[in-house]
Amino acid sequence: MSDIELLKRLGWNKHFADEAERLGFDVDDIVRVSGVRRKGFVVRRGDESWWVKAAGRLKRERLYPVAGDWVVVNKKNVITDVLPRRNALSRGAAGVSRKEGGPAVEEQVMAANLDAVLIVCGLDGDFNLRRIERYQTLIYNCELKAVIVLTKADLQAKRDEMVKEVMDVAGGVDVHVVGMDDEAGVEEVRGHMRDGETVTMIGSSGAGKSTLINRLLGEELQVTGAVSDAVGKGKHTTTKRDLIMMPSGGMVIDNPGIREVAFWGDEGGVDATFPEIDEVAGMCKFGDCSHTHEPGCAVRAGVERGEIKEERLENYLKMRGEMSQLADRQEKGAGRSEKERSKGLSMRIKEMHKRKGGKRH
Ligand SMILES: Nc1nc2c(ncn2[C@@H]2O[C@H](COP(=O)(O)OP(=O)(O)O)[C@@H](O)[C@H]2O)c(=O)[nH]1
Ligand SMILES: [Mg+2]
Ligand SMILES: [Zn+2]
Repeated sequence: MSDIELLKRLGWNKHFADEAERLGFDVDDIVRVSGVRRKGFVVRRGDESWWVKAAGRLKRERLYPVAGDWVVVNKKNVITDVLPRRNALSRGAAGVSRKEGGPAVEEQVMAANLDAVLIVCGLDGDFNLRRIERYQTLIYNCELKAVIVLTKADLQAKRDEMVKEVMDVAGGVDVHVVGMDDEAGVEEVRGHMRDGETVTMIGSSGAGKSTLINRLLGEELQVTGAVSDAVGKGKHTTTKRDLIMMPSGGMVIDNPGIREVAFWGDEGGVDATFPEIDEVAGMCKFGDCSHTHEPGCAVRAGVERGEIKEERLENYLKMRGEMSQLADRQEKGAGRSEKERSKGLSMRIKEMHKRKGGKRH
């Protein structure tokens, strides 16, 4: 198989090829990051995986590779560059200096170059509509596509009612239901991971993410085998993120459960999650209406008419509040967003190329 074919199977496409050309990278040196560990990175090209290190410069530039990144590796197996990300799932890191409930101080990129993010939520004690809305907001802020997967349907007698409640908040997003007693839901989820497509999952620890990955892989393949072969030793744990190939050709990046979803970027995720509120918010009497007590509030009027659910409005206001705190903080220069950083790097590389007037190696 040609080098390009080996990359294509991992999701390489014209977009990345154009980027590589623009930046003067040699396609033969490009691989995809499939695992991130304290001691280094596992990269992949076709079926081959191996360990590499990252150049110190990348860390200094705060451009540390994550699972899903396309990177340039030199002959000494050192990552020298990260291709600009097409997109990334990131959140505010739970930094030490952060006050409980306060805005994040740093960005944590969880996975890069994705086609969709699966929100995995159990129909057991894990079930929480407000948390689903929160995940949706996070995903939309990253300008990514969301898919909802409800697990443990076999454990829930009220499953149909609960699924309906989710459909009501999903805003047209696909909702799939999986349980240990049937394969239909798993099959539906598989439909989001076609050849060369990459998805990742977010959800609480214990929601059933790893179980779902194992089922997607099929009986004979275990998640444990998928990475340990490449790594040579150590069994798979989901305390780290790994890109796993599906027999069908798609890829999934396993994610550890996240306890906390602090926001980072704001790309209108709240409004996208609550379209029924966004639609009328502009019709309030006051332009800066907080939708809490003002006269002539179109949103509260919507609640009174039963067109907007009170619980949704509460969550909307809560997240809007967090977002404006975050904006204040970021204005003070707490940190640049992933996008700006990525852009900054590409610009610098471009300038360097102009100066050198040639291809880099
Ligand atoms: N009954 C039932 N149990 C499930 C289902 N999905 C996951 N589990 C169980 O839930 C527990 C946590 O699952 P796991 O996949 O490790 O969750 P993760 O932390 O999200 O990766 C395990 O004991 C699984 O066997 C399901 O659909 N039905
Ligand atoms: Mg897991
Ligand atoms: Zn209002």
